[in-house]
Amino acid sequence: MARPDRTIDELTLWDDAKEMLKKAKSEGIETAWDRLDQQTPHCTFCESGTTCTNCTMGPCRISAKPDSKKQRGVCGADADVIVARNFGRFVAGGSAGHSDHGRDLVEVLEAIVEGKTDNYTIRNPEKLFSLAGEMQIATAGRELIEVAGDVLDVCFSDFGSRRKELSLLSRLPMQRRKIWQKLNITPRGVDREITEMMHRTHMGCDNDAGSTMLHAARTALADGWGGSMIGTELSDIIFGGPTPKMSTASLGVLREDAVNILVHGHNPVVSEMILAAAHDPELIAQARALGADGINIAGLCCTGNELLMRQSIPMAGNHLMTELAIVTGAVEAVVVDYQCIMPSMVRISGCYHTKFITTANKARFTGAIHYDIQPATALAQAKEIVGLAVQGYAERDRSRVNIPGKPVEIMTGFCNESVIEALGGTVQPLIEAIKAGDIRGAVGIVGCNNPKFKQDSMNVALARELIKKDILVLVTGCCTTAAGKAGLLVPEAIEMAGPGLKKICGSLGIPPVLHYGSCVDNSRIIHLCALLAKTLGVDISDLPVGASSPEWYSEKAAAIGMYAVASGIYTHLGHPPHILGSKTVVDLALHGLEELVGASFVIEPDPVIAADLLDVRIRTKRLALGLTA
Ligand code: XCC
Ligand code: SF4
Repeated sequence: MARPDRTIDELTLWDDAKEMLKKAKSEGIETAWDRLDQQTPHCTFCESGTTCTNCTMGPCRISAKPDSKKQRGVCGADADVIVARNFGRFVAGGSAGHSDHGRDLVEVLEAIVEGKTDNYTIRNPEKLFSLAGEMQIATAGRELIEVAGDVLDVCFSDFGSRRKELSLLSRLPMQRRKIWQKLNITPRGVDREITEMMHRTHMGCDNDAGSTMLHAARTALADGWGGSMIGTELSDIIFGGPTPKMSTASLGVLREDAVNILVHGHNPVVSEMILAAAHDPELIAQARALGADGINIAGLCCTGNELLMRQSIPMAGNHLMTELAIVTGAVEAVVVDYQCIMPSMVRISGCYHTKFITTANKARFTGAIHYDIQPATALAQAKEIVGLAVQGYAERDRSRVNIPGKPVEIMTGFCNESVIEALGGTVQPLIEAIKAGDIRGAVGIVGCNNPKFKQDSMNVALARELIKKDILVLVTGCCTTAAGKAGLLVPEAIEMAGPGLKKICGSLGIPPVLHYGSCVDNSRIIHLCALLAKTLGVDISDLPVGASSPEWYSEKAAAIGMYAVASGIYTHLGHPPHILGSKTVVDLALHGLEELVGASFVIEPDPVIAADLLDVRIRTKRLALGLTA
């Protein structure tokens, strides 16, 4: 897939990226694209998922050639078993990432409830009360903090192993819950399903590909309806729910005349404190004393999404922009929490005056400055970090600074609450628009960049094609910056949409592509699907909806795809996971799941064809609901 001979124009859609790739090259700085070339061609066994390293009788590799003797591992596992086990662990890794992020928010809530922090508070009591209601916690006449304590207990127990099912499954239509019961994939506890996946895939346990794949679905559901959903809910409770607002995106949001701090990773817990610290008058005065016009916070990846949708902090870039952002030479500090942070960023920071600062004990980087950020001391620690960045401004080498491009306007802050509010308090107007065919359906485009593909080319092309067909697009994760830079996240983008979307979005003054948050916020999208399905009295799999991750790369993206499908949402991937070595697993993913859970994966590298496939799906579902195509 990767071609070492690609020109810079073939690597990325964006001028800001191209300019930084040239600068990196001239300064001798290596990026992910260079390392991909070094790694290409990849091991074909690993690519097809048929390498097993689960025990020391191996490693074993299963040949794709039927006449080869290598058909079974030392223990006797065949390609189907090995591929399913590898995929199961892959999904477990992603589910663990999202869910452990969710758990960190539970622990912040715990610190609030126990009075151990005044750095964090409950900014959104309404949402706390409504969540408590959904969790069947009594709220009438009770103190906020008491209710928060009960919510905390329910959240903690959702992670454990004593429940028969996760608390927020109450959000689902009954039809869906019955399917899961029948297949025995109702998620019980987040940690439980992940642990069980590790157990099942130990040598000598679950040696039936179909069985392992079903548990992969259960594990992913524990992420979507558990870990991620708790992460989203508690982030809104602690930091406030997103509301529509304007911001900007691209490397052009960095400022030549300011101290630039990039926040990167996923969790708002640290980045919100960095933002608060950047408002400290003393630190601003220090920055001014050094000749800077203030302190500029900008986001990368999903931490960026979190700050963008709540605080309208500009977005410097997505996954493949993270290294290039440092190459501008204008970044005083990169402050990271966890996930999707390329280890290379430490080295690249070292080529400039940039300080690379880690903040989580579970994500240490050799060579970084480390702060063990704790809820009780987070703000004071954040001030120290911002102080380091401010001092760094004096070390900036102006001759090496090049900030490419201009900030691009974007609209952000959409979530179920803000959308429903904009619709007058219910989902009914949305349903009416779907029934009338003005909004023919909706597709969530989530996720990443992958240097194997021209950066953002598929993300952007797919979104463009879908809105032309009057299919509303919700973007999360790294697709946000892509859509933003392509001009799709502003109300004016309705000019690129079909007549129905143009009418509806035009009358609401919203873009045809809505920014719906970070990767854990895909839980908002499945929640919305459940709300629509329940209101219509149908299952999620009956809705004219789809999901896509065109340029995905991570274990987390696989978990999202798996929970979307298991929730009944047809899901497109731009390239396959490492499963091609097993016909059984591939057949299950592309077809068999349709029979079991009413949705399947579809793999298609061409975004125009992918849009057609999603369109066909939406058409079919509309007709089945008795609507016009
Ligand atoms: Fe990571 Fe969430 Fe993918 Fe971006 S989109 S590369 S997972 S930061 Ni979730
Ligand atoms: Fe080989 Fe089986 Fe061990 Fe895997 S579990 S490494 S296939 S012997």
